[in-house]
Amino acid sequence: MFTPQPEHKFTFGLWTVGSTGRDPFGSPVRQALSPVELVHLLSEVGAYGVNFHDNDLVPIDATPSERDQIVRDFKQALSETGLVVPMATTNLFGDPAFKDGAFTSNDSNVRAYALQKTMNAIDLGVELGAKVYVFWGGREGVETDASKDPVEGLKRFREALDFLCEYVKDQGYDLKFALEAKPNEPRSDIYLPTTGAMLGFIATLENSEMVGVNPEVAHEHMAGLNFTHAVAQAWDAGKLFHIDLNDQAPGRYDQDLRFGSSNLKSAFFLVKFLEDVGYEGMRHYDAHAYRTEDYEGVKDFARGCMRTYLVLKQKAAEWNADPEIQALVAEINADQGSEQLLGSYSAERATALKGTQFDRVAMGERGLAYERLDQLTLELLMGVR
Ligand code: GCO
Ligand code: MN
Ligand code: MN
Repeated sequence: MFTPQPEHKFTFGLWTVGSTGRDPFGSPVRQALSPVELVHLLSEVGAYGVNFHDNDLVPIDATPSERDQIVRDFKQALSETGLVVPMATTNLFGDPAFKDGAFTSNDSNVRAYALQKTMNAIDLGVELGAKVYVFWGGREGVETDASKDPVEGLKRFREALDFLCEYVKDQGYDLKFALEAKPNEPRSDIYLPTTGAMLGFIATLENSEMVGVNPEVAHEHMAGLNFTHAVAQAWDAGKLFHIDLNDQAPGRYDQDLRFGSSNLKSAFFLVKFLEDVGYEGMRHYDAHAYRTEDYEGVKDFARGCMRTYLVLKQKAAEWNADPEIQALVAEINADQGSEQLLGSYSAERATALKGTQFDRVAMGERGLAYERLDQLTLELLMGVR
């Protein structure tokens, strides 16, 4: 019942199940697997697709013939397993050249190299079938505001995206861009720190219809925000092109935990939202296994991410079908008598509103029964309903 199927569109990055557990305090705890081995691992656990940064697949200093061999082997693994590549992205943060950012660097050589690297990575992604291209500006920020003018940073980022949109159109690629916000880590402050900030920025782009967002659970939680609300705003704007699922306790370092493992209730409302609105994009996991794990543990991690999603999807269906919960929802949303006074503006409506007597005290005294509704929700989640 909770077995992943292709229609669930569960995808993982090569860098997620491929994480060797290296962190700022310690060396790798797992041997690195090749992209081909990772594709087979993902197929074994039941994933639908695999995503990558250019250099997860092709090392930054590979020769053209090495590149071709790697891509051939990878394509072969995809055709053996049936996995697809729905998304691709560029590593614009790992190499020392990007220590002060890529598109927003003060160094024009770095900005030009970042454009070149991204065009090549877009070609690679499209060659493998990607329809969404993610931009995560991991180093597009500062440690000190003495170093960069934030308006100049935005201008440079806009110029790069405008250029790359035109490049995609010029090539005739069927590709959309998804911008991923993060407030900090690895920089002290990253520009455009939230999904809401990204949405505001997208409206300023020349080809804004090609550009949406890739919100990530952990990134909004790091900022102390409600992830579902960020996703809802992106959905409302028609900009939810992709999503990065994982988990994160607020106030910690960037944890990238297994989906739902830290904030189960938030994960429930997120899954319920995505399923209720009929989000048709990928459910991409950008997370990694605990450093304590071997590759069996990595599979447990990946299976757990998908299984928790499917369990929560089932719980959302139960919530939608629960008579007591639905009676409360209906009561909460029932017309209290003023529905006909509301709606778009008209002079008559304005006059009617001004002429109406409201019982302000009664409105304030009315209990809303949200305690009961939330407790019922929790009991459903805890499995006692
Ligand atoms: C992070 C980010 C990245 C991006 C990835 C794809 O916190 O490191 O979430 O994992 O999602 O680079 O753009
Ligand atoms: Mn992240
Ligand atoms: Mn991410």
